[in-house]
Amino acid sequence: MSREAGCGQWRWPLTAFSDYDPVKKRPVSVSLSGKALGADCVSFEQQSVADPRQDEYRILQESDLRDYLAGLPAIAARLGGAAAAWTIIEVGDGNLNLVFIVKGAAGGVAVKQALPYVRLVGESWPLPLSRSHYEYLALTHQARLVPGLVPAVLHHNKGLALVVMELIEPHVIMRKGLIAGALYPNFVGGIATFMARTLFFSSDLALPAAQKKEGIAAFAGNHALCKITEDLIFTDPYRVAEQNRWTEPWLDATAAEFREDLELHAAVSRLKLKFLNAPEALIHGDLHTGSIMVTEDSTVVIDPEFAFYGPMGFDIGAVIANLLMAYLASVGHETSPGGRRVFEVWMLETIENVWTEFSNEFLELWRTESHGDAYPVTLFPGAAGAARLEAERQAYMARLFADTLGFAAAKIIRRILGLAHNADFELIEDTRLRAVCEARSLRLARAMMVETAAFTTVGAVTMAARMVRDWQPEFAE
Ligand code: SR1
Ligand code: MG
Repeated sequence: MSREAGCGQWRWPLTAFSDYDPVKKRPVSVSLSGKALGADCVSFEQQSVADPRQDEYRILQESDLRDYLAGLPAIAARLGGAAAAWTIIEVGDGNLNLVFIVKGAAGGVAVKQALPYVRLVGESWPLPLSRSHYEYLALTHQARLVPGLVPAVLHHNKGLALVVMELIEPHVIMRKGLIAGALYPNFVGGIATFMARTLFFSSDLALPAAQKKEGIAAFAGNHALCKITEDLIFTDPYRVAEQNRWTEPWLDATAAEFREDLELHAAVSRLKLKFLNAPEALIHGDLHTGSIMVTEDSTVVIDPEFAFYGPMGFDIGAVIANLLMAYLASVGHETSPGGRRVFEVWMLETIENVWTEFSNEFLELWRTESHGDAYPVTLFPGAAGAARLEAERQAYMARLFADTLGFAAAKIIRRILGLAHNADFELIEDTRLRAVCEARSLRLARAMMVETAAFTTVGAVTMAARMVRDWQPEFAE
């Protein structure tokens, strides 16, 4: 986004309106210089960190990356010393991209480059490089709303589908920490603020309609990433699909039941429709515990390449789902019976606090910063108006909570019956025990998706999770 002098409005860069794919050499359809737009209309981050060159895309190998970074004075200075002495390690363990950690005498950076295909599957599944640009847009947007809760972008090259970021240290990927049984006492504060501020300030509660619609347009080209979600989360786990997998043979019968369950199919189809047609806010789009880096004191959200204007509950549901899975997988990581009790109690408290703190923070923003076109204050005059508007806010949060539970359920089911699984379960070596943990999660998820209205509070969710943790599924053996 850029700031227009005089009108005080943030604007998305016009180049974001067109999708592009440097590999197929599709031209960028809208590309205006700062001069043509008026210097004040060009965003400062594009001037400072987005490389104006349109490099030919190539997958960067170590020596190429070293030369490339050496040619960026600010990055080279940050790393320090001779480029030849920098260490470069590829650490990407996600499903899509290359990620390099580069360290020099003075400091380090993280470099993320999109591959033209899904890394998890290979070249047979092409994927647009444009996701790197949407990630850059989302990161720079989030950095204004929640500085310190996302990595600072230091450089972006659209042609190379490359983002250079601040190195987040000494943080670990939250999923790994949870598998090890670590507690993160400050996580709730960070994630609640991240979600409340990024969702509220990109919604119609905060924005004039024209600005909101510009935002929707700026991210509309990220549809290939949305399509992954539409297929892998909302469709494939409920039908026969070549890429589905589950813990065999234990979950064969459950997977078959889920493919026949029409109540479940109706519920997940409603959620899919909401994902398709509810541009409520700029969502992260993939907010699982692998997209969150933590220490005891700090929380940093990474990887918003799935960002687009979608339903808020999809982000909140992703967080809740992944915490529920960490909780239900916990017994599979025990080294002595009951040895992870403290962790499990903390997990359930954390799930409750995530919703409660998010909800409080979001409502407070609505009460104090609602400059958007939704709910005009002139329609709610006086004490009676204020009371009616407050009742409306509570109803909005109840609807958002129901969305959150539905999306959380979909996120759980896809990790157990779909293509992309979670290390929380995958690292449980005893496959029968893994299947027990997964079957419990599926049972909870089905209830959350089909009987959503029965869960009126987050306490009802954690109570159900506690009960299902002790349920013993019967497998046909
Ligand atoms: C083919 S991509 C599989 C999954 O990886 C990403 O992290 C998203 O969750 C996506 O659904
Ligand atoms: Mg990711």
